[in-house]
Amino acid sequence: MTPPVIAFVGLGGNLGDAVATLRLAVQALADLPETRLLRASSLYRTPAWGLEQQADFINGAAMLETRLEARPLLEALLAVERDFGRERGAASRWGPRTLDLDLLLYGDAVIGEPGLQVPHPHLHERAFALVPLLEIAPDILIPRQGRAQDALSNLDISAIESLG
Ligand code: PH2
Ligand code: MG
Ligand code: MG
Repeated sequence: MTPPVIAFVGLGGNLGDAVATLRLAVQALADLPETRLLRASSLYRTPAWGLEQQADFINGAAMLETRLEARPLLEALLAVERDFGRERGAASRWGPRTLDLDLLLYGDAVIGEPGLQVPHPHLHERAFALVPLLEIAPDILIPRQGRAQDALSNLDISAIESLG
């Protein structure tokens, strides 16, 4: 059996009742096979990044201990997204979505495969992902980037609102 790995998942959504969706999604992460939910961040309202003409997002992060390897974990995350009505179309990159589950970190692994990039390639430039991540893992390192705290210090967090 593979040893357990600490993985971090970023949660986001801006269609429908995203707060309710993200709460249920955290529960779905806790229910994944071979996986324990160790920590879940509070939820935050964040301005849309990348494609700015859309509704604010709700974002959060979860810390998992899992025996799933990275690829099966990713597949499980995509299945949860689908369960919550996520539709993937050509036009949807960075666009509105009911639920987005991004594998941010998988232990200290560096993986670059089609569809599976760990650390998440945009993690160090996204305050909406770093703020909840740092809430639950203040000392976390991003492989090949350095301290998440240092990455966040270069970013604007003024419009990010904690929902408690
Ligand atoms: N996700 C995106 C694109 N932009 N902006 C915010 N604030 N939060 C997100 O989760 C988000 C985004 C694509 O996954
Ligand atoms: Mg995403
Ligand atoms: Mg995604």
